Amino acid sequence: MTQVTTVATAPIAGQKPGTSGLRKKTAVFMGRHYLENFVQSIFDVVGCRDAQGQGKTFVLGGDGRYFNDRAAQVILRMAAANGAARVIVGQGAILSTPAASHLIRLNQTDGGLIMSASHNPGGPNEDFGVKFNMPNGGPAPESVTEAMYQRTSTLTQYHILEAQDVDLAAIGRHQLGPMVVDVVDPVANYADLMQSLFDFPALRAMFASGFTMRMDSMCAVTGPYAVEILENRLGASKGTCVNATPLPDFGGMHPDPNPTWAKALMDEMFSGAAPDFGAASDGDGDRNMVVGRGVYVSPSDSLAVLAANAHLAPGYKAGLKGVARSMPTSAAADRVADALGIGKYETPTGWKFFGNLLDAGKASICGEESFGTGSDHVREKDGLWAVLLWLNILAMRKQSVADILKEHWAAYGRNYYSRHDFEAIEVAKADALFAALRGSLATLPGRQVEGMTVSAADDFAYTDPVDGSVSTGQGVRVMFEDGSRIVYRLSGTGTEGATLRVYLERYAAGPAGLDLDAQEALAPVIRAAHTLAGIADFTGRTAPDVVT
Ligand code: VG1
Ligand code: CO
Repeated sequence: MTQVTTVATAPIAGQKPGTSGLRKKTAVFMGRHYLENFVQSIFDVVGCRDAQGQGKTFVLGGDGRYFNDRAAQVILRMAAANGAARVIVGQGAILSTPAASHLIRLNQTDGGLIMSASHNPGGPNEDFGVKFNMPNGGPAPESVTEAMYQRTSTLTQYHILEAQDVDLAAIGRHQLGPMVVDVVDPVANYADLMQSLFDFPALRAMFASGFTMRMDSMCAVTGPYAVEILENRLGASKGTCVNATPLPDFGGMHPDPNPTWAKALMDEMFSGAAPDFGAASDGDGDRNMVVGRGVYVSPSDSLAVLAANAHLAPGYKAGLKGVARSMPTSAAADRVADALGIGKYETPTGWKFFGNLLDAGKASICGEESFGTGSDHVREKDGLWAVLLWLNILAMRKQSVADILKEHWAAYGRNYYSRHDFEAIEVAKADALFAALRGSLATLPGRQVEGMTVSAADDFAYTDPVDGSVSTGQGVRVMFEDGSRIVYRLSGTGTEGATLRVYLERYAAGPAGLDLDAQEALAPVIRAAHTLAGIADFTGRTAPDVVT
């Protein structure tokens, strides 16, 4: 017997979704009514029935972190109680974020729920998260997440079905009260999509001829996807994929693919035994880091190289419609867009801002400095997609990653780039720093610092070119006459204190000065960033915790 129960609940404060969904400590999500309140708020805003009263269809999956399996059962019972007709779930409640986006689109569903805190560590003492994606497969826009947030503060009840767990290990159709639950292979459709975009025969031939690679899934969700695509379909040797079993605590790893957290991969790629190509991906599979033998590819450069060479892959042979990047991402991609004569767009941080551009056919490839790149094949950033596009480019150009980068910089000049993160700062101190910085904006133009002159300074605001919606307060930008730039932002994905992100950029037109160490090349910009914001004075910090 199944029966809908309506549970009285009190509004829970502080459920404001950030850059990408709602993230909290796992214990908070597991607290009384917390997950339920947020899920009910999602369903109240998007509705589980359409205007004709027909039940809607959603996709559900997550990155496999601790509480993923329990949360999935709660969400299913709540979807059933709220009138949804069908939920498509990845086997074991597993779906990478890009695979979820693809399933939403492939099945023309009414959206989906993704259980993930992305690159944040997982486990009982770490983080959990829930995000809602729209029928186009992309993250809910600010208007929708704001409505969900408002709803959490007025909610007085939620609906849940009293029922046994659905066997999510068993692929096939299950019944949950009046609702159908279709458990699907989380990998197959996604792998097929990749096969439709990239030249798999050429990639198979490249691996067969001895090309070597290391794919580090950091014990997070991309493991099964990487094994199926790289080892099974493309014939990469067994063991190419490491840390390929998703674990509830990610094996204690911090699944953020950057040189700090993917250190084992970096060490291998800079060792004498380095394979030809290395890559890592994050908790939910939407981010990527690519590394060549002895050479690190900064995400901003990766976006630019992918944009410049995408036409070498079958899925993009007709060329790109435009390139979009988040504001803090370097302008390297803009130079490619200019050379190709296609549109270029600069959006606030967060993938949700790319959705309209992709839907409207204004941009084909998008990227963020935070190791996220993707295209119009889904509406999320996509880690394995970026890895496969790189592989496709390597297969066609038959050059090393290092040579491709060198040629790219020689052609376009080089945007030296780095991000410095100052983590777990007291919120009040971070707020004071920003208040002072914002207060000083008008006085900055003309100011000399480190031998550079400030040309302009503002707080980035964005008007969506498709729907006209305006997003303000998206980060402080300081531009210099020599083309250098500093951006300051507070993270919207952390769960402890505040994280100050400082983004640093300097352009070298070449041919001289193209092969400096990035931190060296940026040294004056870094010093200027400390001076202008008084980082040490406000926070007591003199050096960043993470440098990418
Ligand atoms: C970070 C990144 C941002 C990215 C977001 C979600 O946000 O900077 O570029 O879109 O994470 O990515 P923030 O607000 O902490 O800077 V993911 O892989 O966590 O979905
Ligand atoms: Co992610």
